[in-house]
Amino acid sequence: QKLVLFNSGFSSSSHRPSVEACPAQADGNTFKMPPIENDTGKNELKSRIQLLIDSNQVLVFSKSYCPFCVKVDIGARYYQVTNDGTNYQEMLLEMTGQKTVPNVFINKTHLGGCDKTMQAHKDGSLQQLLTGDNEAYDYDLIVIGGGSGGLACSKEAAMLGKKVMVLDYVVPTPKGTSWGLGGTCVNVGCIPKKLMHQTALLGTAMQDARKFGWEFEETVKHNWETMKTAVNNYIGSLNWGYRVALRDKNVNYVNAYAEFIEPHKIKATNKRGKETLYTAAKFVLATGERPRYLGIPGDKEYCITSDDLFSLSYCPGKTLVIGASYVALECGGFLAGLGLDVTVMVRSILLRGFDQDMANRAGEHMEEHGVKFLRKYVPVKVEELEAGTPGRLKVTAKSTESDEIIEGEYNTVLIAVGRDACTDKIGLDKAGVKVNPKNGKIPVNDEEQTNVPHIYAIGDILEGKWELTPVAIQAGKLLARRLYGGSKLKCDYINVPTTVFTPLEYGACGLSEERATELYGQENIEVYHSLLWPLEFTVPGRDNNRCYSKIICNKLDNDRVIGFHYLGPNAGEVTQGFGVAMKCGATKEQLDNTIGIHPTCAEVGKHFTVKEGTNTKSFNSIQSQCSAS
Ligand code: FAD
Ligand code: NA7
Repeated sequence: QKLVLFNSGFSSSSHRPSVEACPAQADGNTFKMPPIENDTGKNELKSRIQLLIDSNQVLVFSKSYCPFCVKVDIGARYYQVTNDGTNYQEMLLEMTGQKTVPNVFINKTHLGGCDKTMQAHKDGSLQQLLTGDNEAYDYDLIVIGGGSGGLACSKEAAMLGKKVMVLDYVVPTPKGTSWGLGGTCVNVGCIPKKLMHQTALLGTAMQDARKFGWEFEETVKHNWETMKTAVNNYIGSLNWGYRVALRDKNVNYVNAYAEFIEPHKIKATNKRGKETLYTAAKFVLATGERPRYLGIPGDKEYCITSDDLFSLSYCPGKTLVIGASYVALECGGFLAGLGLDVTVMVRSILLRGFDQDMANRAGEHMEEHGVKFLRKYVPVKVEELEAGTPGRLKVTAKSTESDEIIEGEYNTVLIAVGRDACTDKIGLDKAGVKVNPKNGKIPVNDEEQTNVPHIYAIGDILEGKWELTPVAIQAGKLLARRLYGGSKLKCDYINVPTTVFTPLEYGACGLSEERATELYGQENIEVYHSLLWPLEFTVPGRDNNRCYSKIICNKLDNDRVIGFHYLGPNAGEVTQGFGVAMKCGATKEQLDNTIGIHPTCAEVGKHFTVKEGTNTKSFNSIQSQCSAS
């Protein structure tokens, strides 16, 4: 294979590449590459390629016989490299994430392959690159929002040689709570949630410990202040780490609130009110979501949300959690695990959108372990009976099925009734970006591009996508690689594994039973399931056969697994493996042929039986199978 480098110096005033054919043989510019066997050879090749990129306004790596290279034939003179095509392609892969040819660079910027070049020609960005218009902007890329998605995207773009700015600003909650760099996950989401969930699990482990022979005299009690301080110190170290990582990667971090004033210009307002304007060739929106309030008397004055809970300076005491989705159940779950009196007010169902069989089992387990559920009620007002930390609040609620009104007294009311996308106050109208007016979410194409070609969006603000940290990170990273590294890889939003950290954890990947039935029809799916009793629960004698798992298979497609659900300890760890299997298109037969690890909960897949209706007698139990074997 021959790799041919086209090298051209265009007249930037003409804005059009001039095509000037050149003989294929060496004209003094032929390279003889050293064989790439060691680091020195590799480094030499890399420098040689970099020199070519730096010293040519337009550079196309291509092969003489490639039809796509002909299509982007914008070269004037070219150098020929013989016998080293593979080495070049390997090195280009390392440098740009793209192995295929043509591989086009304009004004030192990696453009991509044939499709990207054609697209750039169509949308005018090729013209911009050729005329060096990018240099008219302060930045190649400005990312608005320094959370999971924004940080990943900005760091990746900077690593690909771009001039990048990321702006992050936290608007304090009505209670005045604020936090550092890193967004929801680190400060008021996954991280503190999982650590507090772990605190609760340790409480249960201590009870179990006595059954395993541990003897301790003292009354065991929990200190909220100690936990809160430890968790927040850890978060502080993460905030610091993110700042250092941005600095190391040459991303300019600005702690200011950003809003568009023109399609290529934003206004950044810092906490002292100082305004600065910045421009960029491209933008990525990654502003995330914030908790929604109820809009009833007393909600903002007296209630808290998850944004306040994790750094609350006092133990919340008797708590009412309003809402029944995963934020509500996780928070209610760990608060109960700390020994607090917890009630969850449910408007309709638990965990909307998740498999309802699993959701109800997770809820039943919480109920068995002391969490109270007030079902089919919505709050109508919250009044303060006594100020304090915590104080005393009176909540009035109304039945959704009758005119019944109930009242209750709590120390803390935690609202977890959903989250609103932070898209209404960032000047999207000035940039022309379309937003779904119903929910504030931003529709994007499969490359996370909004209706405005130079503005992209990732993470929680996307319409119809998962609201999960690893999804935002993956989308951000891949977007930067596509924009600046010549990659074509798109974020795959299908079969994303996730876990709800309720006291008995619930992991899922793929479709719920309801959704699978809706999509394929009852007759075309087969559900296999099993109850299980984790070995570690046997000696303490708790939660016998409360854990449960099932897979949903598509009979029309070789019994391919289209849904996996697991309720039990270490659900995240268990589900991640099944997630990989499902990405690879695992079938029931392949799961059957995979030998399990014993004794674990993840081996539940070895004990599935066909689910026949709801006849619990046909359920299998892992523990009984294990003892039988
Ligand atoms: P975010 O991380 O929210 O970041 C957005 C950032 O942009 C924020 O810092 C915000 O202040 C800033 N910002 C907003 N507007 C502007 C502006 N105009 N100018 C400058 N900055 C701005 N996901 C999981 O995967 N696993 C979990 O276990 C998990 N648990 C969760 C628990 C809770 C309680 C919550 C609330 C969420 C949880 N999530 C979890 C979801 C996860 O946190 C989000 O999916 C993720 O943080 C989304 O990332 P993002 O980049 O879209 O936005
Ligand atoms: P969700 O997933 O949007 O769920 C909202 C929950 O709150 C759900 O149970 C709703 O009940 C309930 N809700 C909504 N409005 C009310 C009112 N007015 N009164 C009572 N209950 C209400 O929100 P989450 O906060 O759990 O999670 C949002 C995202 O954050 C999630 O995807 C994660 O990525 C992080 P419904 O079922 O509609 O009757």
